[in-house]
Amino acid sequence: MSFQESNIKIERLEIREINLPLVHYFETSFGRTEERRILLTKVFCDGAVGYGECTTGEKPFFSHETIDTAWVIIKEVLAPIIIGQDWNEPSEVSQWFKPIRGNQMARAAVENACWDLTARARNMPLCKLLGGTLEKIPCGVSIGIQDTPEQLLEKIKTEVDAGYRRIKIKIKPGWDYNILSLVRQTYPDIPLSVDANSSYTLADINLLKRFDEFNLLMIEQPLGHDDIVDHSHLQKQLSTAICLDEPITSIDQARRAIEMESGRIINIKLGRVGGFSEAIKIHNYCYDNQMPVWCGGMLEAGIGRSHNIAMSSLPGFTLPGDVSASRRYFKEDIIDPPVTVSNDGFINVPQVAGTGYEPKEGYIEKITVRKELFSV
Ligand code: OSB
Ligand code: MG
Repeated sequence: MSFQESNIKIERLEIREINLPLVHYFETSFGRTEERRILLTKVFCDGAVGYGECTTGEKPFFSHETIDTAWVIIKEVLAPIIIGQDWNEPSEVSQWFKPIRGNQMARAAVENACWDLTARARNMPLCKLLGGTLEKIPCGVSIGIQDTPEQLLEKIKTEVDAGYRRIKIKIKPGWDYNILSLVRQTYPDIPLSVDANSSYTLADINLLKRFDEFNLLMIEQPLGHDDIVDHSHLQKQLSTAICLDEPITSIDQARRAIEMESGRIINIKLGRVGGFSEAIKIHNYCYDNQMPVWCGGMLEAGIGRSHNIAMSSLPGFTLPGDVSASRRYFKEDIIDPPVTVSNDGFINVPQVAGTGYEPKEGYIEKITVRKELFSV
């Protein structure tokens, strides 16, 4: 039977938790991560399978969700909705999840597996199913807060030498102006941005205005995680572009932020917005409104990473994203091949059926700490 003409019906959903140590700790203004706890999803339909990865953190610091809340939401709410249901287009799955408030990352983990399955079942590249056109995507890196400034300079050197096209460094009060001065003394011309993960308030406006000295591409999320009003006040006082991350949780939030002029760039994250369907809507809206976007990252393992690559092939993703090589995060990634970046800072988008990155089932099983199966 051909999946081309027929509906796809979900027979089973499997969720599992894997533990994967990072090669180097990753520190943001909200804390340090040494080891990832990652929830993976897998959907089954008549011999075909699809994979998803939940991008929640271990603790509710980036958003309200954690791997444990996502586990409960998938088990208690999402699995009962999708098991036994069929669809023509995977965007229909996001419609079934519409009544659910919040919990975007849990929803994305299930919805994205359904997109992944559809691409595999139809024997077509996921990037094409999403409407992608770019065959290679420009890559940047996100460098966490380090123990010492020297260590940061060393990390920047490694990534500049590797060919990455934009360096983003994490900042927080006390690790900001002096660090940026030092980086700019050493690297006056590299494309540079900063990400504060909501660690400032409007009371810091004089400090934030001095960041204009550093010719940054953007200042990502300086103010409240759910704010678009204060950012609008701040943007009017800065020459540097503000990039919004945390508050862009839906197409409606993106539309409001653009209307309010809360920033000049948007970071699109699949998990934060609730999956591919909503991410495509935000991309298209930004594209029509001349709002540049780039694809953010959440320290994903290979399945999430491969989905970010497919997403980044849509035509509006012209700025380098936070989608970078597997080896920067993990000794051994869960996909084959691992994600690699060319020495001029691009990832080729595989033009083959599925994502072009095959999950390593045996290895995934070995690092699994819990697993649950839901079926009709
Ligand atoms: O704000 O973009 C962020 C990682 C975890 C949580 C939030 C963020 C990040 C990153 C890392 O900046 C991006 C990556 O390399 O995956
Ligand atoms: Mg960010």
